Amino acid sequence: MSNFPSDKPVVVTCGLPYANGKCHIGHLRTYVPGDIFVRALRKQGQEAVFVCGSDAHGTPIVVNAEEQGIAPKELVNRYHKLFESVFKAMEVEFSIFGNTDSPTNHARTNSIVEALIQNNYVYPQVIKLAYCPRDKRFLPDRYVEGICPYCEAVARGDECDQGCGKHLEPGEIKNARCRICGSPAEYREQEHFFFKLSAFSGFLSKYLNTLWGTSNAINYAKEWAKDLKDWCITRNLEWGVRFPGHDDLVVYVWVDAPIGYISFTEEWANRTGNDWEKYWKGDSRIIHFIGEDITYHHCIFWPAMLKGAGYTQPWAVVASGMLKIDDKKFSKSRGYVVWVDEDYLDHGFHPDLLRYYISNYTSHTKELNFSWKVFQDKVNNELVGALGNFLHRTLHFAYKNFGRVPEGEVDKEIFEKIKSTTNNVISALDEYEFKKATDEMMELAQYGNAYFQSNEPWQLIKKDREACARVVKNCLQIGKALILLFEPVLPGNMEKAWKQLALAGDVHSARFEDGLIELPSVELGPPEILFSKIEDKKIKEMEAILDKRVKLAKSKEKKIEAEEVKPVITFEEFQNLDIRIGTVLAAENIKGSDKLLRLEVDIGEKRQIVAGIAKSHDTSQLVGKQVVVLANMKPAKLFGVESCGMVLAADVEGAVLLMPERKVREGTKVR
Ligand code: B3M
Ligand code: ZN
Repeated sequence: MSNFPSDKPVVVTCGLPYANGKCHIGHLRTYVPGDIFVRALRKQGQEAVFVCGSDAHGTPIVVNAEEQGIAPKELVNRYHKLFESVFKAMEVEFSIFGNTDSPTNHARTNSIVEALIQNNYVYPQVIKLAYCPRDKRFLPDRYVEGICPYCEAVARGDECDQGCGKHLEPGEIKNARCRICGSPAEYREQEHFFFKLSAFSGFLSKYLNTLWGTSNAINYAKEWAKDLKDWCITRNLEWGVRFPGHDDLVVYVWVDAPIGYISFTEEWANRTGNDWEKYWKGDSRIIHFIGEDITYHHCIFWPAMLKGAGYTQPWAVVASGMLKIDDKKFSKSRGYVVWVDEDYLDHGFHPDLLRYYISNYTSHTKELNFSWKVFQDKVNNELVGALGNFLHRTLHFAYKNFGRVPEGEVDKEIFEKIKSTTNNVISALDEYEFKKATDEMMELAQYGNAYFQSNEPWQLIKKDREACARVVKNCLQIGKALILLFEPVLPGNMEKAWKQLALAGDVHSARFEDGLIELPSVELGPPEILFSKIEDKKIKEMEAILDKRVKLAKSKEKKIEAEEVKPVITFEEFQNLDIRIGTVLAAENIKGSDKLLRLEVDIGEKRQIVAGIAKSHDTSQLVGKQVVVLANMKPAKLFGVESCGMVLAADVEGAVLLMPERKVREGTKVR
């Protein structure tokens, strides 16, 4: 028995993208499978609302807007439009794409927070918070940088993003510094509000046993539920949803963001004359598609909030694994990123190709690696070589030899094959195994190719036209089933193929089971090629773009290191440096190194110093010159030569040596 159709109302959501940056392939790992799932539900006769929208609040957006000198609202609107247009282009079709700053979401958030207060799940507590004495403000979340109290990694205020990944509560971070001005933060006391998450431990332990979805989400959540800490749900910010009764506080972004799922459903329902309450207050199936890094929020915090305020809890949480680019961890700052607009759509790639890659590269819960080379292979071998080839050769042969779908019956064996493939696809989708589902589909295309090949219709047509017609009919029936099965993954091309088969109605609203309805003997037109091979040249071009971005990021990183602000030191600390003037007595190359020179320098005493100036300086020019030497540098051995001191130079390409304005006595101190 499959999970769908169900008589319960179904709402599917995708994690809300922060309206704070462009859409990249990492985002699509949630949205494409979400869209495939919803299209497949409809193909099983299941109605579903598909909900998403921009996450408008939170400190990153405020910080970013501040840096760009614009209002947060403006920033949010800009990226909101961008996401909307990219989703449209990628054929990710939400029923509604809302915005968490909408009046509906402010109102719904207020009402839920008030319900939680009413039900005694919210309490005030005075806590110590990072405060910047220079900017005279509290430093919520990403306004602070410091050290993670759990793993000692450099972390930001709300999350140990580079270390252990733990969520950090306000006040937890150590060695806090202000992100705006870099000053060490002070700690000040202030009253904040906490959500009594710990009170839901028993509820969650039971609830998580009933929750469907992917094991990566649910298994972690079960562990976490054993030990829950209350959540501080207020922040000192202007931008956000006001905490009821406190003009200086807004709710934490992770309160009003998931509530967006509800308010967008409300907005959709108001627009279409539906009832939102049957999804969020009745016996329904709420299915969340998310990235696995936000499992805690969706499996712990969110169900507790819903329970505490009297709403329906999620039925399933489907968490996707993370993304790699060329086997490197996805990273915008290091250049390992593929932007959906400028790196993909703008180059004329069809959305279907990437949709297929995302659903078929690996299991939904595993790490997905994107590389242009693999992309090319998958497109050329699978979409072009297997699916495209089968559909085209079948349609072309039928058109050329019969001009129509032949009369006659489809073999039982063919229907059996279609039926078993369809069942396998549906059960894979029930388990959110998009790879398994698309492998099954592709296997039917291979089966079709093998059937075509072994029956040799191009021979048969000469000997036995009737037998040939039967083979062609079987192939076309497989073609019809393939189009229906692949429609959720390749909506654009399957729509075209549907028309090529001269089928009536809309492929998007047709059902999987229609694959078992025999094709009528209608006239066929000349088919067009659906998928074409991607040339090596194009892939090289794409790889070069990525390569350039990574290199640029590396050089930027170096620059940032150089510009790194050093801590202020006292005169006493400066005096620890023993800097003196010396005269070079001798200079020679060091065997085996093209960078290093061995110098003998008189700094009031004779010193041997190794200096990395061989590329910029000739040994002969150096003798007799006066240089500046850090005399108490810890001795080190370089290429087997002991170096006792350091010659100072300006750090530019081809080092420029520092020299005194006029000749002075050797050993003269520099202050
Ligand atoms: N805006 C994006 C993320 O952390 C965040 C999701 C909200 S879902 C309610 O992936
Ligand atoms: Zn940590």
